[in-house]
Amino acid sequence: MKSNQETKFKNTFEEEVYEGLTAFPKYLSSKYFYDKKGDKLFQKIMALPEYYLTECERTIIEENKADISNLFSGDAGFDLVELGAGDGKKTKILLQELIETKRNFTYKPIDISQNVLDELEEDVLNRWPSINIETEQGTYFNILKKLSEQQKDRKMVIVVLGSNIGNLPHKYAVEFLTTIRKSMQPEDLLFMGFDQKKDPQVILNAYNDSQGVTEEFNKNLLSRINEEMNANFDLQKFNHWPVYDPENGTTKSYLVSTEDQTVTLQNLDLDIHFSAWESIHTEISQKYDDVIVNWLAQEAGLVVEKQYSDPKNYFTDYIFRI
Ligand code: AVI
Repeated sequence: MKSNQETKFKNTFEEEVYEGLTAFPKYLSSKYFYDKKGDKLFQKIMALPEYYLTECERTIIEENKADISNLFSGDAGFDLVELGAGDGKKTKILLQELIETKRNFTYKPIDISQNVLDELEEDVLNRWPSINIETEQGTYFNILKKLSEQQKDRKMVIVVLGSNIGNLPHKYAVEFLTTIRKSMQPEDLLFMGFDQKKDPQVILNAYNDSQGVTEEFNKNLLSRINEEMNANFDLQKFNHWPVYDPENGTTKSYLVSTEDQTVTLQNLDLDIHFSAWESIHTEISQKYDDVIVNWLAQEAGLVVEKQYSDPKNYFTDYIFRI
């Protein structure tokens, strides 16, 4: 392996790839799954029968939309701030209910991708031309910081769907919840989805689908490195390998080198050697139960006010207060 102390990184992606691939054991961050192709693959994953999370949360929202809308609504109206809105599929069930019951609210979807926000805004305005919608592009952290600095004159409800928190180890999940808590006032609410511990086989199937979409999603990290760093990863020479530990509820996804090989990342002036069966850890997808969620909430200064689960208890949406 070439050592390259002098490398000047073009961006944090390059820097983190350098750090992760020169570490032992090797790792890469799952946040880099999501380029244009990764966004599309994730949409495909959400529609897979094995990826039960989406359908479970849709059922929860559908079955409890009246109750949830009542809890969300405030005397002077409210702002519905959605972090990581994506295509807003599940949120639209709630929007429909809020509009039908004539609630006074502004929908504020936030996403890292302006593209995603433009499409969402167009669709929402087509469906409900009189809705108040204010999109905002940015990272969770920046937006939450901004929210905590703003003078707020009415109730705010923050929504984070899809168990996105599960991609953070507990330490960072507490940090994330703490940042959210700092932006909240006493009447504000946080509505957040947490995928639950369940039959390990059901979980493994969700991360190892029969059509190979999750494999392509995982390997998209290597494709991105090939394209953006002029590298020569041979995707055929890596196996997609998710594992689930029922003791701590952590799903970990790996890419495993099927042979002894060396990969060159030209833009980083870097050769990386892989022994046969050496791994790159690429993602965690944490699974929870009430004890863990209450512990995370307590660490972050939040309290669980209410919770909703699907009939199989695969997924739970919790409502938190400060
Ligand atoms: C976005 N996140 C909650 C998904 C998950 O379940 O961890 C990402 C994903 N990774 C593989 N399949 C889906």
